[in-house]
Amino acid sequence: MKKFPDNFLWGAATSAYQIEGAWNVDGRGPSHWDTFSQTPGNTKNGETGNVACDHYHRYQEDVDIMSEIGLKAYRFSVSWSRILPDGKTVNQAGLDYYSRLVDSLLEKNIVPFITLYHWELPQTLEDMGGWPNRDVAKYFVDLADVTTRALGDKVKNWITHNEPWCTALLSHQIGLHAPGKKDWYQGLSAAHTVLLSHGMAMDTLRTNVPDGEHGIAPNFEPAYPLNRTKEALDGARIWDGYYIRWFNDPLAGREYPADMVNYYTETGRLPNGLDFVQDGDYDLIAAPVDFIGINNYTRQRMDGMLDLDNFNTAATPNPGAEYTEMNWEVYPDGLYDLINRMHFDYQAPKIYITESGCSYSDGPDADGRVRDERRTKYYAAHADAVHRAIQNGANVAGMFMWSLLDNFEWSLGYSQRFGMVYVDYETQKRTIKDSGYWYQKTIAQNGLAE
Ligand code: GCO
Repeated sequence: MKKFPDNFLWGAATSAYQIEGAWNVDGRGPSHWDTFSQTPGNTKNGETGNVACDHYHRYQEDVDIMSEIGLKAYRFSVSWSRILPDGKTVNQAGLDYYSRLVDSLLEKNIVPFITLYHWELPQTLEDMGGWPNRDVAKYFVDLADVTTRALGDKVKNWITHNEPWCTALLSHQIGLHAPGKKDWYQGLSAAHTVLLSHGMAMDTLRTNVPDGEHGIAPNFEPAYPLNRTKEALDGARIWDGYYIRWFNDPLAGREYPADMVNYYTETGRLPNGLDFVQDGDYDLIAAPVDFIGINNYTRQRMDGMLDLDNFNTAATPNPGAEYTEMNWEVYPDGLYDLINRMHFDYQAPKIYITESGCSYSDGPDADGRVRDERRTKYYAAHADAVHRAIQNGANVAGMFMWSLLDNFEWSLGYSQRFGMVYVDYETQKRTIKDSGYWYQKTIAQNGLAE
């Protein structure tokens, strides 16, 4: 048996827009994801999060399921426009909802981790220009302040942002997520406001929850060169700069990576260089964190220079490897390498795996059981990577599988199922999958069967 450290937090993660539904209930205002998903052509089959898993109304049942699985921790996000419908005015009903959810979790001894921003901006703030407008950082601090004042006595673990790369570049440069813009300058300006807002909010979190632990959850997709040509090495380096270093370097006090600043400037992506950086910004961004969250699903393989404007074609396929239904290569050593990197190179004081998981559409057989063997294998291999990294000395304190429930996968609608619990969207019936039962056993023995 491969044992994990005592008190290792085995968890699962979700986000508000992907599960809550109740998009216009009890005073919630519209977010830019409501606008985006309700605009034809942006999501698969025009699907929206209007109902999703109806978790807003069924949270008690879902907490009971978490308890049955034995989760030690649950990571969820708040919907900004439920708490501050127009970005400015507090909606007490929204805060009350999260307070009830937190109480249910604590009753079952499940440690809550709250993510403040998992991609839903109040539409009023989007109308001001959204994340590319640095004023949005101040509104984000308000969200952090209001939410921690209401819940900080009960919730001690706070995450400012989920996956800044997605908020910034996937949403403003690639245009696949709300608000669907395709502009490098907007994307990199958005990245800057997000990082700034993180640093500013860290101060608020420390003041309002001084006995808590606070961090951020960037997304990580490591790139591996497949040969020693200049093109492949550059391809992997540029990918790494675009996706990992652009965010983690300033967070670690290293400012934006010089090779990438040059690359963006020379290629016209930042025609005036870093004109959005003001005096003092880097110090704010590098506010010390208590932990770094790693969100990781797959890796990139580079056999030549990549085209960042068409990055979907960048990765070289790996024939013979296992792929999930997102067409993501299963590569547990990628997670192992990332943990080592965050531990040894970036000196992360503490690490949580804030997301790891896979999409497979396995549903109930005739007997009602969901035999999702491939997900169990994925979980086991990735938990094993975490175990190996812990043996190297990395302080990994917990792991959150993405996701508790099948849910709304953003522009892909309901076509991808990431849950350890199956959701029948017609009836809202939940069924714990075989992977969920594997997880139950793993948690109970705090270890992996050899
Ligand atoms: C993420 C996302 C999730 C996605 C998951 C699968 O943080 O990337 O938090 O919202 O559903 O990653 O794509």
